[in-house]
Formats: sequence, structure tokens, C-alpha cells
Amino acid sequence: MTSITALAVAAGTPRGEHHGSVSAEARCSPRGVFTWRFSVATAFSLTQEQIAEFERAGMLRVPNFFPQQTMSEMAGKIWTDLYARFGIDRHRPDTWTKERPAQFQKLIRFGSFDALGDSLAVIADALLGSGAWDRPRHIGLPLVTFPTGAWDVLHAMWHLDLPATGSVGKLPIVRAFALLEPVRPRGGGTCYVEGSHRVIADRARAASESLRSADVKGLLQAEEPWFAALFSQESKNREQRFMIDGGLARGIEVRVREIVGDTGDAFVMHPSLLHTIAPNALDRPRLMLVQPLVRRGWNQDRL
Ligand SMILES: O=C(O)CCC(=O)C(=O)O
Repeated sequence: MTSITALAVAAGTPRGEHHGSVSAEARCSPRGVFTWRFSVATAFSLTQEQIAEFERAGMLRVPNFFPQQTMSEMAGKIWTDLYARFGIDRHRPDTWTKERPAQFQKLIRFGSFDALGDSLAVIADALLGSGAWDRPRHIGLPLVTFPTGAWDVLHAMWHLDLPATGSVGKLPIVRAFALLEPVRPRGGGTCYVEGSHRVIADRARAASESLRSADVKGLLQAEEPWFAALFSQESKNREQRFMIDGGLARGIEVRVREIVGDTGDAFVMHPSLLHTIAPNALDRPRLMLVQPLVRRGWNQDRL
């Protein structure tokens, strides 16, 4: 299991509450490289319970972490962009003609989500170590899913963000999600297999090598009946079986969960956690941002 306890202690951040963004300025240089200035040091550290939860599940929800006003302004920018590019109108579901709009580079390069920088720095300090991470070149990739119809636990597109190792050393990255609007069950929130990062680390240790997504899926399919069933289109009663019953793999409890929460919630994900896109069976779009936070020296182009 990857231990982050030492990292959080090493971060040396005073224990206290994070109250969202303080005034941080981000500027975009002509080459598109952001430089940030932080005017207020933010006091935040994870509690022992939060650290234990991150280690156990591979995902940590921090409720009400990002400021509501910032979330609402960023959601507004995405809606404006969707209207300009596709004629998608926030108030007219008949115009929601793209299920998963993408290509938000213009918004990102324009710095539309840079106000998240201060809060993200707090997460990176707590999980990667104070100052031990590289400032992202650009901040915030929108994840938007309009209603797609029926919901189920998908059998396909499960993946890891990075090749997994058996190392219990330092995390190379974490991935942070920001909820710009509430995300309700079956509403398109990313699905993940709670505990899978520990199964995969254990398997990578046995293999004595790092394992890419495809390797991991092949090994789990061959060796672990619960994962073999998850990856099979033939498996029925998927919600009951994978989300309610859960299962065991290499002696570790595993279960599919959705990212579900309220506006301003942060979710932080371990890089070896198996996850996938999800359908959206509700009548509102899923609006989130995702941002990898990268340990200093790690090549960001590998993400
Ligand atoms: O929820 C989504 O759209 C998928 C997110 C994802 O797979 C990722 O960020 O790697």
C-alpha cells in the first residue's frame, strides 16, 4: 500500500481548515506558461482519518473544498463556450446535442480555471509534500457529460492513469477533481474501483515490474474472477454485483463507486486506481474539472 502519512507530515502544513481560495493571481506568458503568485499562505492538512481513507479506498472526497462562487463562475465559462461552439444553451435541453463535448483548449489556455491554482496547491502540498511538485502548465480540464440515457456499470474503458508499481514510496502524481455543479448518483460521475490501487500494487510487487493499464487488466482478468466479471459484457445485474455486493481480490475488498457530491467538493485520486467514464442517466449534465498534480521532476508529457 502506498503510504502517504509521512508525506503529509513532511508537508509540515499547520493543522487547520481550508476555507477555499485566497487571492492568487495567475498570469499567462506569451508562450502560455503560467506563473502564479500567492498572496496568503493557506492552512490545511489532511486529518488521520482522511489519510487512512485515501490509503484504503484510493479516492478521497473533501467536501466544500473549492469556493462556491468560483465554481459557479467556471461553470458559466463552460456554458458560454458550449454555446459559442455548439449552440448548446444551458436552459434549453433540446440544444444538448453532444453527449461528451471536448476540446476545451481555448478556455484552458485563456486561464479560465486558473483561480483553482491556490486550492490545488494546497492539495499538492498535503499529498506530494510541501513544494515538492511542479506547477501545472495549464489548469483544469473540463469533464462534461450530457444525458446519455440508461445507466449501468460499464465493462469497458477501465484504465489507470500511470503504469503501476509495487512501490510504497512517494506518489508520482495525484489527480484532483472539482465539482462545478452537484453530481448525483447515475449522473455521469467518474466510476472507480475502490481498493483497486492496493490490489494492483500487490500484483505489481509480485511481478517485480511496473504494469501498464493493459497489463493490469489482462492479469486481473486472468487471475481474479471479480475483475474478470467486471470486464465482461456478459455479466448481468452489474449494479448489484459490482457496487452493492463488491468482492475480494488478492484478499482486498473491492467495490465500484461513482464520484458523487456537491458543488465545490474535491475528489483526489490515487494514480493506480482503476477508473472509467460513466453514462449519465439524469436530466442535468455532469460538470467537473480534473487536474493532475505532478511530483517535481516527473515528466508531465507522460500523462
Ligand atoms: O469522468 C470522466 O469523464 C473520465 C475521467 C478519466 O477517466 C480521467 O480523468 O482519467
